[in-house]
Amino acid sequence: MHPLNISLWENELAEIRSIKLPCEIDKIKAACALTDEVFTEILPKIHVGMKEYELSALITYLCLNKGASNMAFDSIITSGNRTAYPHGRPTGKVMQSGEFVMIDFGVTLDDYQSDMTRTIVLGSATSEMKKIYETVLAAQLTGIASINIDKTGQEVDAAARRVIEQAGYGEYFSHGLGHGIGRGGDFPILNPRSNMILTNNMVMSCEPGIYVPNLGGVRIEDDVALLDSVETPLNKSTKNLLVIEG
Ligand SMILES: [Mn+2]
Repeated sequence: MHPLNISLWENELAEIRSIKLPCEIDKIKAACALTDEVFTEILPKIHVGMKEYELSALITYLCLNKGASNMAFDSIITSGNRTAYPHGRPTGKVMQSGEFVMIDFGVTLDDYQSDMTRTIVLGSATSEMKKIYETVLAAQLTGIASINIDKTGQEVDAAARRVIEQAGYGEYFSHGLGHGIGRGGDFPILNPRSNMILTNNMVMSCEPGIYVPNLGGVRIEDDVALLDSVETPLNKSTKNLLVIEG
């Protein structure tokens, strides 16, 4: 045997960390509540002519001003065709009437994170935009309902993915359904390859999306805690399609 035999226990530690203590779940709930509060405050400020950068800066300002120590990750703020990029960063693009606006952000509060996505419409939505939105919402609700003890990550992913496939948009859901929520890089992973088994006191995102090139994309994301065998969304922001005038 080699004299220096080092084994890395990263995965073992991540598995242990995926089961949260009640005090950790309380901190994630507080981070989610702050996220909801900021989302409520930005809604009336979004308008045609606003730059993606401007909305991103406003979100960051409000989060830090309300006590977050940092953003949990670089906010994803996109509009129009750019919403077809699942993880697009904000740019100087100006928001226009008839466009989707994708808003994906989270905070770090007391060392614990939140991660929420809502997609809204400026002006008015076409029937295809509405169909895409309703499909993602149905997939998201199905995914949440599938989160339960003894389910695997791939089973939950498959339940949500099936809804999108049946609506004819399967090829446009190009990422996994979700990931653990906690201090960053958490388990469990929900995707087509994940054999991780869900158990009580895990917290994970449920974030299906449809991204159609040259049209746009929709993602809806909540953080969901599995508590006493009940899937419990921690975000309260509405998931009804929000159409913001001018
Ligand atoms: Mn996420």
